[in-house]
Amino acid sequence: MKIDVISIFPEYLSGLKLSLIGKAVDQGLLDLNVHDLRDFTFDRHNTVDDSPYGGGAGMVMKAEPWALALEHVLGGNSAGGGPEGAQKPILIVPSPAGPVFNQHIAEDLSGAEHLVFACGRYEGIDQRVIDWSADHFDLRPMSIGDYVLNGGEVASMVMIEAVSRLIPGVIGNPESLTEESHEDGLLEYPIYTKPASWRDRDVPEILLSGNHGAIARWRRDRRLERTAEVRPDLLAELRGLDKHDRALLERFESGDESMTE
Ligand code: JCE
Repeated sequence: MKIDVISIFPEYLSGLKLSLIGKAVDQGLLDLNVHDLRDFTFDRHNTVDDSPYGGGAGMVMKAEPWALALEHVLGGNSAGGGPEGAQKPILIVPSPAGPVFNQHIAEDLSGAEHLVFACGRYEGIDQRVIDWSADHFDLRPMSIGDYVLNGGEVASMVMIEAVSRLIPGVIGNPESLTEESHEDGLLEYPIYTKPASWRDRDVPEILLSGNHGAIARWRRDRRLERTAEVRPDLLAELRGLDKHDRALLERFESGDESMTE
């Protein structure tokens, strides 16, 4: 997969080169390039912003540097210029006004050949270059949650990390992918490691029993409980609960004290 990031703070993205993603780059699984938007300005002050038409607080990012940067990452590969049937690169524009990114979207994006992240700053980017970009890219405004950041860099890093760990070969043990939270819509069960007793707190006995069937059931019950407690919205989306699952949740809903000793 090829990922291009455009930002006025390219150093901000340097954290991505560490650990897992850095290894994926070294192994040639991921071709990650960060571009400085100011390299696409030609005035003395490398201006990327100006005041908003219609008035209002703050500044707006100018269209032309963005168009030149986006044309640069397209290379010769702009839609129409590329080979017949080739899909357009996906352009992700972090914005509080986008649909909210989630694991399903991360999975969808992990199958793409080329992702481009456009990191805005100030109050955002001139809408005309966003509209223009849809001729050349599969345009995806995207929010990482219902809060306001100062720019798209952190949001891009979040999405790049969530997507690149799903690329085959990036995670050493693919089983840890299928087991984890959000893969099947349930939160994770609590986990423990040695020592078995720590500061008067014991690891739940069943985990030391060697009874794999009982352990699997215990873990699923804890996942159901946790999800009902902190994310009832996820529980409402669940398909394929069996009889035991529904009974556990019913006891939980009724506030059964024997469940939480
Ligand atoms: C951004 C800003 C809108 C005023 C570029 C914020 C994404 N989930 C998200 N939260 N915040 C963002 C985000 C992404 C890109 C930009 N701002 C600040 N946005 C209104 C200020 C500028």
